[in-house]
Amino acid sequence: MFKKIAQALKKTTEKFTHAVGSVIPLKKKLTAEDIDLVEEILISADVGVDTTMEIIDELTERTSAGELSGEDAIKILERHLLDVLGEPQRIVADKKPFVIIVVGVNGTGKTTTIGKLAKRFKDEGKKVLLAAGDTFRAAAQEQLEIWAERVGVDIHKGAEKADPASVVFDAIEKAKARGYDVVIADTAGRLHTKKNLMEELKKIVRVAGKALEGAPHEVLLVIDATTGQNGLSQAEVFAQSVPITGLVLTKLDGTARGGIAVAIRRKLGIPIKLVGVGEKAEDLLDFDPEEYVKALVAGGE
Ligand SMILES: Nc1nc2c(ncn2[C@@H]2O[C@H](COP(=O)(O)OP(=O)(O)O)[C@@H](O)[C@H]2O)c(=O)[nH]1
Ligand SMILES: [Mg+2]
Repeated sequence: MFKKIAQALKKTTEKFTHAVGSVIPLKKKLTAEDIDLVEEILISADVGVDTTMEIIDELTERTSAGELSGEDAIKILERHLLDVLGEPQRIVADKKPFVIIVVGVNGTGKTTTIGKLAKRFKDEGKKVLLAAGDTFRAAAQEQLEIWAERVGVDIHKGAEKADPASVVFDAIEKAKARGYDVVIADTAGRLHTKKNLMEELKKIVRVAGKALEGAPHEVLLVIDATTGQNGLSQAEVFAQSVPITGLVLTKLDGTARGGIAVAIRRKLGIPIKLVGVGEKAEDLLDFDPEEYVKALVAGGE
């Protein structure tokens, strides 16, 4: 995984390491200019102002107290980022059926992530049912259908323009009756109708709990890493309405701004559970804070 995430984070790494690893002197004492550089890099990688300032304060304090080499600074950076990110949290489908609802703004990668997740569970030998809860556009259902075919899992669809909550309810009922292990529900993400969307999502979550006590077991919020700080505002909006249990950070293969994971975890306490590193079914990784930070700060070979 380290290799893959390091590759995916290449751009981030280039910016980060390039700057942190090769711009500051690793063996010599840091200067005020070096610390300014570190600050710039952290901010431009979307790590967030709070975390950046804490790190910079510590670096400044330590340099004025005595020797602090670039290597020491990198250790401090890694420790700080790890403190914020916390322990790794894997998704374990330990209920039957295990119900996952996937939410997020249009285009962030919800449907793609569902396809990838379905493949993962299928490969584990689990029986998977997708629920086409984005009933707003016919194309959205078709896209989910294509993924279901591609990875070889079943899909439950409602009538066109059906109530998304009823589609999810029926999917869970079907899963109970037919012995499915996992239900993964897609949802719409039209943010221009924010209020309606949030009401709709609340209803889906509520209704899932009626179909099966304890459901949903996961509500995953998908955030596109390339949107930078905007991802944080999206996370705030969704977290106000539904009980988000984890974050999926997508498109990490196309950005120099992977630090938004740190900002969201810090501000909202939502753990990052998965990362998307491409458009293919296998391009989904469990989030490992240690490897992520290593790739982000020190770079990977
Ligand atoms: N490069 C890259 N593209 C992704 C990733 N995840 C999703 N995409 C692409 O982002 C676009 C929108 O994804 P989609 O799943 O339709 O988003 P949705 O509107 O949230 O359902 C599609 O072209 C996907 O192929 C990722 O991790 N990396
Ligand atoms: Mg979609």
